Amino acid sequence: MSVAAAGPEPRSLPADAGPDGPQSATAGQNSPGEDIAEQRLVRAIRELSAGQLAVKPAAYDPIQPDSGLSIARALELFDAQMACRHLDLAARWLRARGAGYYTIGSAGHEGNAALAAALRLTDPALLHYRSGAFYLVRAAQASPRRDGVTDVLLGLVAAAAEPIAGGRHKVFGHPELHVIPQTSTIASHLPRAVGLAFSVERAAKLGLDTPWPRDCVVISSFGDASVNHSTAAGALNTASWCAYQGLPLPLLLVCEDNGLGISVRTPSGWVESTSSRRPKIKYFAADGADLAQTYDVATAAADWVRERRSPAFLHVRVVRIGGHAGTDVESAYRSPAEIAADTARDPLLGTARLLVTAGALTPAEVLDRYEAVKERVLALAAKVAGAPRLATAEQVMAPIAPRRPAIVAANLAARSRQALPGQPRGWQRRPRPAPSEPPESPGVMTLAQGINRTLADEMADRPGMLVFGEDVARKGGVYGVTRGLLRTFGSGRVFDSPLDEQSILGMALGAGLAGLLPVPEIQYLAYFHNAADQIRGEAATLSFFSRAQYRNPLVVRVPGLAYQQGFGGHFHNDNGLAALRDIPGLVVACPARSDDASAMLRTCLAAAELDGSVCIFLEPIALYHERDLYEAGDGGWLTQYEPPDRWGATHVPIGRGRLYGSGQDLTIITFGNGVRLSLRAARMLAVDGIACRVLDLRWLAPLPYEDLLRAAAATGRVLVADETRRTGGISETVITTLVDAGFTGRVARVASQDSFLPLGDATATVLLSEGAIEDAARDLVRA
Ligand SMILES: Cc1ncc(C[n+]2csc(CCOP(=O)(O)OP(=O)(O)O)c2C)c(N)n1
Ligand SMILES: [Mg+2]
Repeated sequence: MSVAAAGPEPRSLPADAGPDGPQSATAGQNSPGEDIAEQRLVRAIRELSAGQLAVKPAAYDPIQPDSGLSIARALELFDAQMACRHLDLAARWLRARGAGYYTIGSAGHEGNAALAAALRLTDPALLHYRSGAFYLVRAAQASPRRDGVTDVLLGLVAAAAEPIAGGRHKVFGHPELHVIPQTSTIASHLPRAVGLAFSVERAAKLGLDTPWPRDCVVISSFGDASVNHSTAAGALNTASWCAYQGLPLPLLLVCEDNGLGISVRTPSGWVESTSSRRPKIKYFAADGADLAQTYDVATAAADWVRERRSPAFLHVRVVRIGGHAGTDVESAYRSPAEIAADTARDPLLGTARLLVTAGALTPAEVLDRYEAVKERVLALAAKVAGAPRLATAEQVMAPIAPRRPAIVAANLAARSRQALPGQPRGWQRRPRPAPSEPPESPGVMTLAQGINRTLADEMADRPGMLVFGEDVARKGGVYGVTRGLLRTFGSGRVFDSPLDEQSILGMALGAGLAGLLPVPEIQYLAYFHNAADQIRGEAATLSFFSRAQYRNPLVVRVPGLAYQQGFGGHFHNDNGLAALRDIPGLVVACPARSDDASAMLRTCLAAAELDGSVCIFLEPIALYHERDLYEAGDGGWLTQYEPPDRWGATHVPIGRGRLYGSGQDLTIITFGNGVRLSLRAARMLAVDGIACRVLDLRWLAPLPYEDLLRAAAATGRVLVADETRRTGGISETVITTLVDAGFTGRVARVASQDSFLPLGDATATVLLSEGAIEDAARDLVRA
């Protein structure tokens, strides 16, 4: 039964479709809403008045006078729009049969087919979740052409064979289509989009290649309610901030405005008024129901961005047909009249009208075409319904953070060999790092000096490495850790960012995608929380949602932790790490002294570059300039900076701790400031005849599992000295790890209080102290 021939009822999706395709054409209606919308569409198409042209137009004729869109192209886009609509219907059908897991559709937004047509295949795209038509057009642009419908269907049923996320989520993405998959978190992709646009230009300035052509445009789309999110506001502001200073930023931001965020109405005119007057962001507007207009305006906007390397905001007015998702009953919050008004602006009807008016198709031909596309999508939906899913935790987790420690170690060893005397990368050829501090020649260094020197040495070897953040360039960092880098490596690679942690991390995410090696700084650990989602939701998930086809090479330097003698209060002495430790795949490094910091930073950079690792490099502020261990002037906290030819031999792999001493009475497990406190406590305990060994974890994620168990077993008594808070702190996980591993010895812990840190001497009342370590150790040994 054909819709065109037999009346307004469209054919329903099959009730029981086996692997051979749909068997029934009658049962299976899931939601009256969608069927009403479809019936309205079919009726409206049938009622279109056919064009009165004497001669049938040629394929290359414009779809309407003055449009750049040809009839042939419009027909292709119409096919994509229709396939997209049927994918939405198929999603609901699959869901109703227990085979599909995702029903957020693109119905009403199919005008974004024109957006894809106005751009190039090689323009990197970070898309809104209603971008089905865009994706199908991109798939058709690829060579060889991809079957985008099957890609999307595989995503709907969470099939392991789905090409981007492999059944882990339903996202639009494919490396061959230059579509980078996005999470469901509203607007969280926008800082990365700004960062990517910035970075493709920055890479070119540095003479480095990116995966995209020199004249590419980064396109990023989102909804109207998303515009209100602080992440979007921050990203738009940063785009504006860059363009305002004349920094090139080829970014096309596209707001697909359907007037709703689930049930909440966007005030009429709001998107335009908040977006059309942003400094240096050119505003364009189009009616998304009008394919020709959307194509022409999107072409103008893309040309503007491509030629000027300057950002634009394209506001496309669309409608949402059906609820927000399959489970959303929109009649609960929208009147029938409102819903009907939206269906009258259905983009499929709009394109049908254009084609019929141009004389390219008759209404009956439109409906035949609609029916043919439906047949095809239905058949494919039935085919994928039973596709194999991910079945084991190993399969699910495989792409979280694939690591190749042997390759990282080999890389550092190879760089050592190149650096042997007489080779071009020996000391004498390295750029002078910081003119004043730290010293230019190898020697003993503080933690801050060692990190500074390592950054300089690594920048000399890695041309794509960028250092940026608040105050890192001209000032050289609040604590001088990046001092001299700007002078040595120039403003193309060392630069101050706007004061917005989300933008800083987004900049880094874009830089990583562009093939650079970003080393951003978050000025204080407390301010990581202002932007945690950029690590938690974006950086850490990209590999997972792309089967490791996209990576986020990233080393975020974060000065943090406490013990600044009462100065700074909580926000400069934050000692909470729980928000970092539970992010799957994240590497958290926390060196306590200079030699470890240098080796661990080199490891992080190599792992980021080679494996795409996402690393947080937590620097204990209180130890930055510490020189002494036991007595004033003993220089016990200074360590030797290793020359390049020793980098292989002194390599510290991810997840390896450092053991101090070989005492047989007690093992103290600690990290960060706790290492110095514990070593001092151990000396006092030795006076009492208690022999300790101290294990510095060095890596808080992943924990040095083997080293930890070995050190515990060596004495049978473990004291965890933890400067983080008692609740959610590191000691919880260390003790759990011991218990899980079957450790049967005695275990105790000392940690900081579940408090924020006050100013002044009162800070000592809530922080882990040397005395507390000593007391607990005595109790443990004597018990
Ligand atoms: C940060 C965040 N908060 C809440 C949500 C839940 N949510 C998903 S979609 C949505 C509405 C988005 O509306 P809009 O940006 O207009 O896009 P539309 O769905 O209308 O296309 C909300 C609140 C989310 N995904 N992310
Ligand atoms: Mg909306």
